[in-house]
Amino acid sequence: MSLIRTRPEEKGADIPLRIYSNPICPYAQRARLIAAFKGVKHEIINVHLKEKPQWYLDDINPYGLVPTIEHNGHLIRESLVTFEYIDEVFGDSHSWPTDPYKKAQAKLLLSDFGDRFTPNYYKYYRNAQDENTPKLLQKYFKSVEELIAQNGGPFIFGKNVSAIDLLIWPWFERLPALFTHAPELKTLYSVDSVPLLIKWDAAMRETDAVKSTITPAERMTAFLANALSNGGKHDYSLLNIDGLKIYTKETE
Ligand SMILES: N[C@@H](CCC(=O)N[C@@H](CS)C(=O)NCC(=O)O)C(=O)O
Repeated sequence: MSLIRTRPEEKGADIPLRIYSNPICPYAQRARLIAAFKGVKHEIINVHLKEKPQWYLDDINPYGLVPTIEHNGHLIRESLVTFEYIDEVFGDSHSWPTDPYKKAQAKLLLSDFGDRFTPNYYKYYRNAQDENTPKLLQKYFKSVEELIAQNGGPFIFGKNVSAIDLLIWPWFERLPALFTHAPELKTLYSVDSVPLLIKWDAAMRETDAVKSTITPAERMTAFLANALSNGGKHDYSLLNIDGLKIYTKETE
C-alpha cells in the first residue's frame, strides 16, 4: 500500500469515468458496482477518509465524502445520485425494473434501507444499540426475503441483478465484519431465518460486479477491529490489497 500526497494527473481520454472512492466505504462501492455492472471503463482514486487531501475538499467535494464521480468535466457526489447517473449515461438499458409497481417496490426497499436499516446497522459501531435494534434489522431482512420469494430469486426481482440488489449489497458484504462485533445478530441472518436472502448473498458473490469490487471479509474485519480499538484510526495496510494507493493529506 502506498500513501500519495499529490493530486492525481488528469485522466486519459480513453477512460471516461473517474470514481473517488475508498475500499472500506459501502457508499462508494455503490458507484463502483454500477460502473462494473455496466462494464464502464473507469479509474478509481482512493481518498484517505481521516486525512483528506486539501485538493479533494477544495476542488472535488466540499463535504469531503466519497463517492464523487467525474465525467465529461462534471463532478457528481452522493452515492445514489452517482449510481443513477452512471446507470443512465452508460449502456442501453437501465437497471431499475421497468414495471412501475416493481420499481415502486424497489424504491420502497431503498427508502426503508436508508431510514430503517443503516441507522440501526451503524448503532452497533457506536455501541448505541438497544433491544429494538436487532428487531428492526430483522424486519428489513424479512422484507427483502419476501420480495425474493415473490419474484422467484435468486435476485430480488428474479433471475437478473437489478439496481436495488447493487444499492444495498455493500452493507450485506460487510455483515461478517459486523457479526464479529455483534455476534448476537448472526442467527437473524441465517439459513433458518432468511433462507432466500442467504441464497441471494451467495448469488451476489458470484456476480462479476461484486467479484471486482469486494473487499475480503477477514481484511475488513481486521481493519474495523483496529479502528474501533484505536479511536477510529484508519490503517489501510490492514486491508492487504495489492497495489492499493491512498491519496492523503499533502503535509503530515
Ligand atoms: N450520503 C453520502 C454518504 C457517504 C459517506 O458517508 N461516505 C463516508 C465513507 S463511507 C465518508 O466519505 N466519510 C468521510 C467523512 O465523514 O468525513 C452518500 O450516499 O454518498
